[in-house]
Amino acid sequence: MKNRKMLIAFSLVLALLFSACTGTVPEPEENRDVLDTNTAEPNSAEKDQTVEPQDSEETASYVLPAYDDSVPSLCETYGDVLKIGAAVNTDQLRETSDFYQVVTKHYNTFVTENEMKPMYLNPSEGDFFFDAADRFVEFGESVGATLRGHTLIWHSQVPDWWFGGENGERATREQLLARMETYIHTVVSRYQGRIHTWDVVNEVISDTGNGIRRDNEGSQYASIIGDLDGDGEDYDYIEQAFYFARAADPDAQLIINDYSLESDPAKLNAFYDVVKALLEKGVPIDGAGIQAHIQIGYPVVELFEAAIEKLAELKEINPDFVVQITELDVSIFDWNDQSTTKEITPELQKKFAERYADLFEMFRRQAEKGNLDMVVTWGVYDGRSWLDNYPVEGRTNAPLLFDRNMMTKPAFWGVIDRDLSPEAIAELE
Ligand code: 9MR
Repeated sequence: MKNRKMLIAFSLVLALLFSACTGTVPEPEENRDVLDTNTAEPNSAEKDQTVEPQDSEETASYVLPAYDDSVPSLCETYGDVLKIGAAVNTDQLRETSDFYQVVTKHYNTFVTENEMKPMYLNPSEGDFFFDAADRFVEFGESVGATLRGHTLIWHSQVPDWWFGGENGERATREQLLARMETYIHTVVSRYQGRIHTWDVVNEVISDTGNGIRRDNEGSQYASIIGDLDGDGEDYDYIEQAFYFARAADPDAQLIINDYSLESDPAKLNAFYDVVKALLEKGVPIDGAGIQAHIQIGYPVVELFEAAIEKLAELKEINPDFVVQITELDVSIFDWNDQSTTKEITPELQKKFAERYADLFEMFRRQAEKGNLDMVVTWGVYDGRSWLDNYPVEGRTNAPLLFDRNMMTKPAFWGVIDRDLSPEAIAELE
């Protein structure tokens, strides 16, 4: 698809036939509201924002609102090869919003960025709040999307009471196991058959390259629960989490999810060894989630690809084992760059577009080899990303495929077809 006119005609036909991967009917443009600014956890840059196309739509071919009919759909482009997903927040999903049009056009898979974490679902013992989660699941079903549940067991974003016991002590092993079982049973069985994939445990591997995360890295699970079966390993809480999840929804896909797997070989090896040992014991783990919060310059694609290939080797133990990219974003800053601002020049756009094109070319290759089944970006557009203000307070980032006004970036075109991004950059200049 090198020819832009052909591309537009092609996407118009597709739009008419399907309107989006999820099969929804597009709303007439005049009925659309601007972006819903009522955010649960707003980035400062998003407040009071409205969406104004930056260029006249008559002249622009590449800098277009992401929902524009002439813009090809991301998920249609990747068709059956790869599911394409995004993290969303339910306050963004008002049906009349531009955001809604954008996500239902481009993605066939969704996850909530925060609202299905234990601190929100189960803020005090015995009390569950499912309003947002229910809305998310209803939204997903209404558009025929695949849904991920994020996340069941994590050391972070747990409610205050979670690790607490009697008289200010820590919870006992029995208490914590019972809490895990109640939580997983209540949440997973509520959405049985509706949430396709669960991040059962999140970020359980140490950043030191030395096995699992323990108290010194903020996780109390191993020291409280420890070795239940006397095999010398103190991470039986991971096994239990998977067994609880399997019991609650026997057909859900159960994932172990972590960060830096694509960029830190020592951590990848530790992750691989733990998952392999668990699979060999028969623990029902269906796949590995590579979060992939990466930077414009690191890791090189070869290192990332090697991580996917290594994890896909686990198919030798579980033939149905899958690898997924679960939280992709590409910071425009290097990891240790503490600067407070960066101008988004055409050169930067070019580098960023090449980076995304290289990544998606590799994802497609890995998907075609049967090693990868899903790529999820952590957010949809630059106006709402956890990377604003992190790790540098007051700094904005631009890590996604749509810009702060939900317009297509050259990187978006590079993901559709890498030959289109130079034309998109030329239009910017
Ligand atoms: O994007 C999420 C951000 O809004 C929250 O403040 C943060 C709290 O820890 O969690 C972010 O999402 C994280 C995800 O749940 C797990 N992997 C890392 C993500 C980015 O920090």
